[in-house]
Amino acid sequence: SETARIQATLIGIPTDVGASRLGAAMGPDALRVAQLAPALERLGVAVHDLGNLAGPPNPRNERDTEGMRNLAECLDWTQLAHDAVLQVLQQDRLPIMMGGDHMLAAGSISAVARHCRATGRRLRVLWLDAHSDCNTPQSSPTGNMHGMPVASLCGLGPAALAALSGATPALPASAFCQIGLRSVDESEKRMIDELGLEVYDMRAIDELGMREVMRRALTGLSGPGSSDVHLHLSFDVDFLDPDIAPGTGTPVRGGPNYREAQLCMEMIADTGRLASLDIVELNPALDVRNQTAELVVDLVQSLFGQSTLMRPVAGAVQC
Ligand code: HAR
Ligand code: MN
Ligand code: MN
Ligand code: MN
Repeated sequence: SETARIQATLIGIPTDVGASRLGAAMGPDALRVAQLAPALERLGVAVHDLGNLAGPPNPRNERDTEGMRNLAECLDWTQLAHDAVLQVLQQDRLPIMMGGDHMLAAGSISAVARHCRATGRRLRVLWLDAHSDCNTPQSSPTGNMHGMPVASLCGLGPAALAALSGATPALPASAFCQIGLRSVDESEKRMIDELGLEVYDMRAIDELGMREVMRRALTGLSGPGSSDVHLHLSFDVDFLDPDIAPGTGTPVRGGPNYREAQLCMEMIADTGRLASLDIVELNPALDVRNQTAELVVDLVQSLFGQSTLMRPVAGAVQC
């Protein structure tokens, strides 16, 4: 093809210190067993697997006096993630983070924000999730850090975590777009309002359809004047309906089905702006025959341009 081959780097980030349930630490290997790298290679993507980052084990601490569980370990893991992701971006490669719980996104997206600042690019973060993950240590009902990365990236919570990108906040709240929400704490509802987060919850998907939701979410990401956009996708596996994706720690019923999820990924692919990807909250201990990892690989193929036909279908939306 005329376009340069995408060079992707897989980074295994085997952590579950941000979650209550153990098991997300096995996510990277489940994705390898499901043949993530060969699936991307078949689409013409050049893939290098860096292996797994080595961070602290899960001490299963109780909540500390500030309201967090395992803060020290989370700081270590997010710093490791930040450093690894930044290095890959500086090589002009596309990092794919294989988590691990969603707390790691505070590290990966900090690196992406730092890189965008250094290279004068505009950052857009699509957050596919059943949850909003915008709790602070004070507002969190659980103290689990995987419920806090969005707040942290917006400059709230522990200063050391919020400052990972070299600036606080790492990015403006307006850079986020959240899709698929259906389990939002009362405190998070207020936070979404205060931050002014762009959110398409399941009701929006039901009423508008996935196509219109994605058209809105991807506005400004294709066509003239959009070549300076860095699109980061933070894909929490619990975005998907648990009927098709049982292998995750905090499943919530009523999520996107297989076809809606495929359309979502295909429309992101059509923008051509995807430049970094988190795959998080995959929990093989809760899965059945690795079906969730296999589904994720299938969806990631769509994300990297797998389509039924040579050209986009007539009548497909131009964002
Ligand atoms: N909102 C709840 C909390 O803060 C649950 C957070 C969730 N789990 C995730 N994140 N998988 O998306 O504890
Ligand atoms: Mn670059
Ligand atoms: Mn999440
Ligand atoms: Mn979630």
